[in-house]
Amino acid sequence: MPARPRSQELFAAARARIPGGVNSPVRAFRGVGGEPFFVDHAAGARIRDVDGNEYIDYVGTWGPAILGHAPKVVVDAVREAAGRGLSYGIPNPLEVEMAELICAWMPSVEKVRMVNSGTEATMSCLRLARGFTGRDKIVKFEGCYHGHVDSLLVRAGSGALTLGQPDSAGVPRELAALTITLPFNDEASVERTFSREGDKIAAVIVEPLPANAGLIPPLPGYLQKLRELCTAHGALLIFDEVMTGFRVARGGMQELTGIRADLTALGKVIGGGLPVGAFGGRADIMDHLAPDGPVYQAGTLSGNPLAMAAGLAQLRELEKSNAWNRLEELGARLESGLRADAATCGCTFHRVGSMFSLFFAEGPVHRLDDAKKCDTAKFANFFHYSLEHGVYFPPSQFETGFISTAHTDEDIVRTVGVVAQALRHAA
Ligand code: HOZ
Repeated sequence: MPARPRSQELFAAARARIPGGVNSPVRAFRGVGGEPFFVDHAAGARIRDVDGNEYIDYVGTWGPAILGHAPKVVVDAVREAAGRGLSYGIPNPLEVEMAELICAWMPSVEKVRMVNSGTEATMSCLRLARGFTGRDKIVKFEGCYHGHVDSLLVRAGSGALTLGQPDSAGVPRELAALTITLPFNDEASVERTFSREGDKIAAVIVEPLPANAGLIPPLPGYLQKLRELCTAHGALLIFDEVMTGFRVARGGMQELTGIRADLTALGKVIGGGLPVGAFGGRADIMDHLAPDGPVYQAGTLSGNPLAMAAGLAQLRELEKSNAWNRLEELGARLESGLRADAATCGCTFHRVGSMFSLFFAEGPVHRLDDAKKCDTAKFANFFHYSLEHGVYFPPSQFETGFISTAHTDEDIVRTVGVVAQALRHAA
């Protein structure tokens, strides 16, 4: 078992000055017990802690590290941009390049505004949807997580679910009452809701590939049904593609499913590792934003030149190397290596491209209630065994793993071997 005395020291110091010792709850390892390691540096598919232990990383900074950590092409672009200034607070050409690229790759997006995080992106989508439709209600799905937006921290996934607090304290009851939460992959409940109060619903917001209660693919026809109901009732369909946009395909889930959202929230992926987000969609809706329209939204650091440079460098590199083929190849290799072992141990494995989840429950897993049947104690054993043997998976049953183009075939083979032993150990 690797020793981590320096990480332990740092965590003790962090707890004295940072709530829970972390700046985002999932990092505290509460879903698996124990303490987090502190990172010294990361390169490619490897992450090294301050005690000198190295891990094959399947968290990839929760998605953005599609090319692995610190790819030269991105680091060079950031260095070059930094030499010309860190933030201007006035337009720069990279913002235009980024907007053009997003609109070209995601055809439902005709206009786009940059923000600084996925949370800001979803929050702005809601305000815009309410301002555009003149309605107040929002529909979301159990276990979907759209950042820590007040209206969306209702039966939320990710850290809120891991900590058993899917409804956050501090959200006014009156505001939460405007959020209707339905089970995912259940057409009938959405139909009933629309027939009851369709004229009050501003928007349906959904992760088209939920990845915050584990990875849960939509059933065939489900997203199409959401599209039809929104169109029929004059509500907007918002896709949260913070994790899937530009990762599962060049045009995200919208390319894979052929379904066009009215608004799309994008996040960390378009910053290549720097803090960034964006939201965009139909021009007639986006034109309701200030300064053209009455819906206010702003940000000093929005369109930051370093974040734009990093994101553009990563996205162009993905396209140049058609990285999505390689990601699919690596994902398929991982899947074929561990699916049989997972089934033998009563687990369910889900994968779409380079995103995957291993549920410690018999399938099918179609929605939050299914995911909640997982044996989280077994998951914790599995997680720690893997970590002690050099493989870092997300520290919660309810998070998703990510593969990068920096992972090698040998990494996958080694990972499959560790998983086989970890599964036996967990049982
Ligand atoms: N599920 C989160 C990413 N969408 C985990 C990252 C975090 O909250 O820090």
